[in-house]
Amino acid sequence: MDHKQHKAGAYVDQPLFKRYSGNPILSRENWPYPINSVFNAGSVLLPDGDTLLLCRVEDRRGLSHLCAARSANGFDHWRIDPKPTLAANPREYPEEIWGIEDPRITYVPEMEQYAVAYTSFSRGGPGVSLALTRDFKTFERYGVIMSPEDKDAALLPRRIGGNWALIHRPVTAMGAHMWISYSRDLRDWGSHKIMLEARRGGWWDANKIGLCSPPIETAKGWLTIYHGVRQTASGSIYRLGLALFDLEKPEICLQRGDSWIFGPEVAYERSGDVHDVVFPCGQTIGADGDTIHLYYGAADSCMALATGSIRSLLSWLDENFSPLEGIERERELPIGREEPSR
Ligand code: BMA
Repeated sequence: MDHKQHKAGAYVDQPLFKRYSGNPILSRENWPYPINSVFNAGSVLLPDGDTLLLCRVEDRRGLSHLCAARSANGFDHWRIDPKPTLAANPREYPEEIWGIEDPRITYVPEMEQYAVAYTSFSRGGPGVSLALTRDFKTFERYGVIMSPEDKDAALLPRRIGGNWALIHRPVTAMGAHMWISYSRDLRDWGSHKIMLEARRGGWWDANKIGLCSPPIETAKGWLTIYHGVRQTASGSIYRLGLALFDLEKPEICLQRGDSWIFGPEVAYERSGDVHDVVFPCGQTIGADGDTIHLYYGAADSCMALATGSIRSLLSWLDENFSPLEGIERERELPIGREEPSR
């Protein structure tokens, strides 16, 4: 067996994420008020042990708001807020005129608050907005922090070199790649750096990628799940990939997996309002410090759960990262772009 075959076999035999048998865990039928769909929830483990999902809920106008669901075990018996937890407020925040979507939650110990980065759907397209909360009841809104077109954002839980760091996905003339930006006060952002580029050609993550759940801090680096979007004759396929970034210089990619690690396979992922989508915006880590509960939107219709292990993801990356990545990037660098210094 040559090396390539061995790597492909390892993936097929042992999927890195195992779907929960009770999936989907939340869908329209569970909601206490009329909605169209529930998907792409941010997640966090609360101090009382509850898992909180801040769900994107699409109402029957087609516009989204955020609604919290809590569960003692993170699997079932979800208690859903009786009305929207964070609704768009276009009077004061006109950028939210067409709703708010896809929250990523980061607990920030220094502020003793949760930072919720979400998409605000404005007349100019999607932008990144930020709100802080202590209790998921009241929120301090910061408004738009990254102007359109931008989305798929999450704050890192601690400062990097004295500055806050935000991962996001602007669409620029260069394409739809993952960037990281820095700020002293969470309001003014600069030092923008490209973090991970969409590949090209026939790759599963060609042309358009974005952050999924907030990165997980490990001794080896920021372990990061991202999505890649494959355009096909019958629509897009959203799949998940893995990358590892330097702890103190997170714009430096240490490893990037070649193949996707999770993709739409079962009925609730393959068909729904948007076919063939798995889209995690959050995870929680088990008491063993290793188990990952990955919460993901399926087919833009419901919420599902898959379980993995930090240790297994890191060793899979060791086995499967592409040594060609650096060479490919150099060859394909757009004119006028400098490589970040290493
Ligand atoms: C992306 C986001 C997600 C959505 C996905 C598939 O661009 O808007 O909210 O789940 O498309 O429709």
